Amino acid sequence: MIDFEELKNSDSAVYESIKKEINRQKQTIELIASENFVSIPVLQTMGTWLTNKYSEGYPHRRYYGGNDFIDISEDLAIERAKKLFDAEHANVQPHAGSQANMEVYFALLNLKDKILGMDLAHGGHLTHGSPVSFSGKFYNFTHYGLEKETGILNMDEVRKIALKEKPKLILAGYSAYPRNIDFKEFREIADEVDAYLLADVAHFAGMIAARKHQMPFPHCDVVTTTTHKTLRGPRGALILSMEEDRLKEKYHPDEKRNLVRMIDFAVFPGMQGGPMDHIIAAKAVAFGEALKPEFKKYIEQVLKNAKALAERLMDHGFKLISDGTDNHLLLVDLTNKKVTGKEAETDLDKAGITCNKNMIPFDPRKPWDPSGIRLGTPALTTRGFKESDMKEIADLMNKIVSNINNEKIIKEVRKKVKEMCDQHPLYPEIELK
Ligand code: DSN
Repeated sequence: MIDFEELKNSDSAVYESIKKEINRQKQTIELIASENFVSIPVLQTMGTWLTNKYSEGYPHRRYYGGNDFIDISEDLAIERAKKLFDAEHANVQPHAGSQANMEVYFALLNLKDKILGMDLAHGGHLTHGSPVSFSGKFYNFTHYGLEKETGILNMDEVRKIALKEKPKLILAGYSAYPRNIDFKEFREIADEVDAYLLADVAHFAGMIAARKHQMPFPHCDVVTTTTHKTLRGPRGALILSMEEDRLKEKYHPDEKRNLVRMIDFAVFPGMQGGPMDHIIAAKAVAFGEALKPEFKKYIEQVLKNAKALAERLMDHGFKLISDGTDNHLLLVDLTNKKVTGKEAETDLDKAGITCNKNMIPFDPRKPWDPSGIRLGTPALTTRGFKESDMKEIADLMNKIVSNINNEKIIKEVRKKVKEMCDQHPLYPEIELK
């Protein structure tokens, strides 16, 4: 049993919020596609005295003394990350996915250079050129989207836009696209226009690590990912790259540093100060877990669960963007159900089923109350949920969405959710009173 008595006695207000949050996590069906539950060793590592240390710089080249032991865990994180992704270089210091993308742009581009990425409303990310993010303000973004009829990426269209726009960097990898991505095809397009190819694999990094998705290397120049989604590590990010800068002569002829040095220099001192050593060590632990055969089995089950959830929802008449899923996530268009994303999210939440409202491609509605919801299976799969559970969850979701604002139904579903959660206990070793 993990004990929190000291915290409870010294700061009962914060303790209360932590207690309530663990109990919420234990008692709800977590369908947010970007969330997961880390292992106890990952949790323990985050809560260590490594947080006390300053270690600006990189292993064996630090600006502060006393870093011999910090170097051990950062070296382990780097070596394990390279192995997981077949990468030639790994920078494990980025604090978050947005910072990782910012750092890559800072390393490879000049302000106002052109980037081609996926439209946010079609599944891209804020850092892929949204006008409200630094990316849209500092860089000249142009976008591709999904095909209206199929909800699938049309690579001929991507190529056409790339040839017309001639971006210096092409971005592949999304936050709400339920299909696999062909990095090899993206490479061919990037080569035609002399662009760097960056893959943001934050959502499906776990599938890559488990070799259940095409590997981004050697096709991509750089790959960014968060570490806390399908990869099931601590909250943070990672930049992976090749050694060689294949566009050095064209874009960086006078640059003394190579691709690796440019990326490392953009992270520190370019964008960040002291690394979070406790988080880097926890990344090493999580990467170690992801290298084990059990992780491959976990990812296989994530994929089976997503398919089972998709099929049962479609049986209930739900319209899925692209009519299904290849990965861990589903994007549901609720238009035919006469319910908005916000209404569905609110009532499902009341019933103990957590998901997020989401824009769908060509959405006539606004982000605060869009036409869809996004669902994912990584968190539930960590708890041991299987295909039969997914079918039951789809039935419960159908009940809620078909009876919006019906408190009696919400109560009935809430009871069932509790039973299902009790059958798959989360963190049984943590009981906060
Ligand atoms: N907020 C993340 C997600 O939910 O996909 C992306 O950064």
